[in-house]
Amino acid sequence: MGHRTGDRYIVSEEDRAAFGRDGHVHLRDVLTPVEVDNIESVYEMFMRGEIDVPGKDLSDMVTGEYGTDPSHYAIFNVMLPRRYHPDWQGNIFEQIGLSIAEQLCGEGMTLDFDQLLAKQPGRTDAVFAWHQDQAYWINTDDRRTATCWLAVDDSTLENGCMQFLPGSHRESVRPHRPISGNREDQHTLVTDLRPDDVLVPVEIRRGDITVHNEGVLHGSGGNTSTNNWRRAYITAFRSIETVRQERALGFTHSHNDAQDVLAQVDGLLVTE
Ligand SMILES: O=C(O)CCC(=O)C(=O)O
Repeated sequence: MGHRTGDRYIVSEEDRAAFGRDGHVHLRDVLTPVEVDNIESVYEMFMRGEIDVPGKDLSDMVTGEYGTDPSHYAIFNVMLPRRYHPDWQGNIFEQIGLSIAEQLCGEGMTLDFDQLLAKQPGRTDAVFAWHQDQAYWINTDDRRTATCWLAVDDSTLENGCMQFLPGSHRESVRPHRPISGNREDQHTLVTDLRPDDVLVPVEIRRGDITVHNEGVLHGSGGNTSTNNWRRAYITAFRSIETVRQERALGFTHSHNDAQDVLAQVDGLLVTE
């Protein structure tokens, strides 16, 4: 079993092998209860609107709506929270995430972007469409990725936990299409499942994380619970060279990136 020693989490050989084989892995007790409490208090500031997040970087991930009262959003999405709350930069989840990324992917990893995704209780429509992350990103030579997905609440099938298609990272990236037909209105991409695809739901406890790579197919269902939010805090680590190439194109993972940049980047999306 992996374990914490001070400010590091030591990944077990078994978990490293699972990440290579499946494209995702579940790591338990990565943050302590106190560390998650501290993260939760900042998370709540975002949700109460006490931290200003401009434009599309605060949106409903399901509809693309932004700039309105977020209390009715099915999936409350904040892109780049560390940009809008600089005190978060270098926090314990970032530190531990980087060390996990290097243990899973090798040296030369860096934080690419962070994100909050909170599914409102009782929202069957809080569905995160099936996708492979690489379909959202530009094509680079060194695509190593470790996306660390922290459960701020227990994440269950009922409230819409992550589901993965193990081993799908060994396929090439499947064709994806904008879910609404127009990426200016709605950022989300979707790919079709095949009849023999068997998705595996991964239920995890508060303080646990899943880590997934750029190629594994994943998504999540709605939140059918009556009272339980499903809040996640995500830090995505990629190779230093990939992040350098992204920034050179003006690609920051902000949904406010200029449309011409998005268009340019869309031209580089991997579709096959
Ligand atoms: O939180 C979810 O349900 C989906 C998140 C996701 O797709 C990701 O972190 O890559």
